[in-house]
Amino acid sequence: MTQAYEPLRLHVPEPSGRPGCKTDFSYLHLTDAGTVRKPQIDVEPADTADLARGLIRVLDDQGNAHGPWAENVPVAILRKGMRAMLKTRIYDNRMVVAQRQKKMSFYMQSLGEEAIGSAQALALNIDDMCFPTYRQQSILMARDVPLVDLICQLLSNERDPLKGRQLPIMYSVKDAGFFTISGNLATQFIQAVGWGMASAIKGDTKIASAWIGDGATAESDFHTALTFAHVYRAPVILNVVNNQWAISTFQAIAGGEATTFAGRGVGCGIASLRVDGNDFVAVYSASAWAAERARRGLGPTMIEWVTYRAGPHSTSDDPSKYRPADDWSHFPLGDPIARLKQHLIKIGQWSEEEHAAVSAELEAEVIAAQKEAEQYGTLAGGQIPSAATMFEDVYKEMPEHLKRQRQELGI
Ligand SMILES: Cc1ncc(C[n+]2csc(CCOP(=O)(O)OP(=O)(O)O)c2C)c(N)n1
Ligand SMILES: [Mg+2]
Repeated sequence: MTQAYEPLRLHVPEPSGRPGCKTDFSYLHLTDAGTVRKPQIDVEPADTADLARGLIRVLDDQGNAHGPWAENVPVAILRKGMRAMLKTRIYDNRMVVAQRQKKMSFYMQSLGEEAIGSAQALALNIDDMCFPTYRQQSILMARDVPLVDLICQLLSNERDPLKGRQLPIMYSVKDAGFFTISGNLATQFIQAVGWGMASAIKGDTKIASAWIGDGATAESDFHTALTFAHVYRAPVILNVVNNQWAISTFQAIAGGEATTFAGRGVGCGIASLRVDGNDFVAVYSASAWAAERARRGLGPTMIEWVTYRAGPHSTSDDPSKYRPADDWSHFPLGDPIARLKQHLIKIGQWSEEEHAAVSAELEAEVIAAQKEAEQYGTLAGGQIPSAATMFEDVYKEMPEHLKRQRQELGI
């Protein structure tokens, strides 16, 4: 006898908030600050399963630091991190306006995610190589990269170090350990693992830091990277920035509903942590722990940073079409700058006056850099490089087909 079954159906995850209704953030499964353990540095990857499901947090809602992950975080790092985060936000604000003024074609801000890149950059050495996505400009700010060069890249002007070859925001700053950003999502994740492996093959001591968004983890490069990283115990930190959205698709559709992104690392034999990405102290502490594991030859660490993409995906996006407009103000992990500020004031290392003074100083620095960069041209200025330049500086030796194309154009 054949049993009667209902017709088969697929499960399509839905976002927990849509325009016009308030997001239910209970899906985040938060834990209180200070409650998640800190394991030995040589922990077995399988023994991090609880850390990949929990949430490492140091700062509570009142700005007090708690628990084992609060230890050994120097105040000088917190103050430096505060400046880097403020600079990132001020820079982002001004560049969004410059895009609206048609001085550049495109911009992507990192509003709400400033703690992640800046704290990790400060936990690494300057010659460790970061393989960022387009939302880690805070790494550049923490590493004090000159703003004029960055803005010239955005403006694709005559001083653009990349000569207009890259979309604005796709910087490349080798000296600051900032690998060229790729527009093809996830490619940099596997490249970071390869770079880390090469460092080990050469007998060097440098480590790599790989970056990817929640949405891009659905790319096969992500999975390949995990395989190589765990098989060869590559010296790499595998960062997954779960900012809840991938343009208009919710993180659940990339696989964040039934498990955590960090949980995938454990499944691959990689030590994994899930961390409050808006808690600067927790980000620094978890990054330092992962870097130490990599340097000691203990292999990769995957870290899922739980955060929220507070702004639009890019200047070409309108999030009010697919999520509640005031979502960020309800996000339970708050604003990383406000939280670190509250903590620093509480421990007597910052004040409202200093906050205002540093903000004004950084604003002046960004304005001055923008003025200088604009002297070399903006999109609104209308000067466009000659078509001949698109053939240059791409190949060491120009392939035949490009030579032909150039001849056809008569340039
Ligand atoms: C291989 C590939 N597929 C699609 C795109 C188009 N695209 C650019 S960004 C993006 C969303 C990525 O979301 P996520 O990885 O969560 O990063 P976030 O923007 O949230 O930082 C998509 C689909 C692309 N650039 N490359
Ligand atoms: Mg995302």
